[in-house]
Amino acid sequence: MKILVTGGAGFIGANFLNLLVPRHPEHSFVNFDALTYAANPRSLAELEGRKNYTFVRADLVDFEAVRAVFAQHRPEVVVHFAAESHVDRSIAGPRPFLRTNVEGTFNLLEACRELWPSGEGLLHHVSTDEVYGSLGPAGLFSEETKYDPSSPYSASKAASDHLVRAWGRTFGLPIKITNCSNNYGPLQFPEKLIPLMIQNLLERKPLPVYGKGENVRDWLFVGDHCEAIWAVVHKGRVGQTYNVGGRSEQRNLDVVKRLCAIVAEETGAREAELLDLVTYVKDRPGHDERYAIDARKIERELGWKPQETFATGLRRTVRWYLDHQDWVASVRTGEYRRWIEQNYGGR
Ligand code: NAD
Ligand code: TDX
Repeated sequence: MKILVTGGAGFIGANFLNLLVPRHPEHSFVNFDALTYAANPRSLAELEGRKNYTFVRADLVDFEAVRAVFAQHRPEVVVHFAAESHVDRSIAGPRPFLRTNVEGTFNLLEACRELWPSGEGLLHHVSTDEVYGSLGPAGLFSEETKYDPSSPYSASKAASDHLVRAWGRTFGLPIKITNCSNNYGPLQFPEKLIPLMIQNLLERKPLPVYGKGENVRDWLFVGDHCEAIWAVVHKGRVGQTYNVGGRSEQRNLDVVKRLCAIVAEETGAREAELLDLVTYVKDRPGHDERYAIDARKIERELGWKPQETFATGLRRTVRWYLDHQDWVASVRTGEYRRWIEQNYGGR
């Protein structure tokens, strides 16, 4: 099978490719990525030179570029990860979110429709639980929950979900959607809560907790999300949505405190000294109070279940960041952007 993955140099896409390219030599994978600030081609170093893996640098917002890649590679399956993904950035500057998440998804849908005029192919759209908005203290998001996004990011993802479903219903495009809760694990850009806190702990910088730290997220280890997507691509029903979550609700402050404890254990630092770094800062505008996923549909229909617990996954993640400080340094410096332009400028 020829599988085109968009956004495969980002956090979840790179974990997906690192897991599946070596496991499935019978499939060929094309990674279509614009290499924005959030991407790191070094995350894919182990795939370089593999016969069943190709990287293409291109921007989803450029429709002619998307068409050219489709004409050259003629994918049979598209797994769509590419997006602007950080809520705080969407508040500071929403335009790239509308461009990539809405217009970019539209371009991808049109390229799929052109390549698959008679209902062949499959577009799998990777989305988020944030499209459902905010939960109070009780309840779970199911596939039937009404969309009610709060941030420019989640509104743009909601729009992309609606476009994908509309192309399925109106044009008969074979589509599937997964809406997943917060991911964590190796290769996550250190702007998101968990890697940001790990880095700040290692550098003894303040740990900025928004509001009172009482907002709740449902955390899923990234490898479990990747397995869920693969299960839906293969066994999920066309036209259906599957919610994916870790049954692992945590208050932000508790996550930060657990990270203090793990970093103390792993590095020999004093836990009390690390806890003193917790700093309460101004809350995020429109901050969703609680996310929690009802994942019974994917569990029942496809037999998927998370393998990692939050305790084991969090320790694995801290160890990964401790062992890969060069990766962190590379994504944070201007040297990294220069390296990208030198190596990928012409592609
Ligand atoms: P990320 O920000 O780490 O990576 C995004 C990738 O998309 C980068 O490699 C970037 O270069 C690429 N990209 C951005 N704009 C592009 C464009 N115009 N053309 C081509 N490539 C472009 O994101 P992530 O955390 O890996 O998230 C992947 C997907 O999963 C997103 O669609 C996101 O909404 C969704 N999701 C993320 C989470 C999470 O917790 N991170 C949870 C649920 C769903
Ligand atoms: O410095 C911080 N301090 C803080 O208290 C940061 C960066 C975050 N937070 C809080 C805000 C959230 O309640 O921690 C929680 C998690 O924040 P993020 O890591 O920014 O994730 P979130 O806003 O929940 O969105 C994430 O999960 C769903 C991803 O970024 C999205 O791409 C995904 O769709």
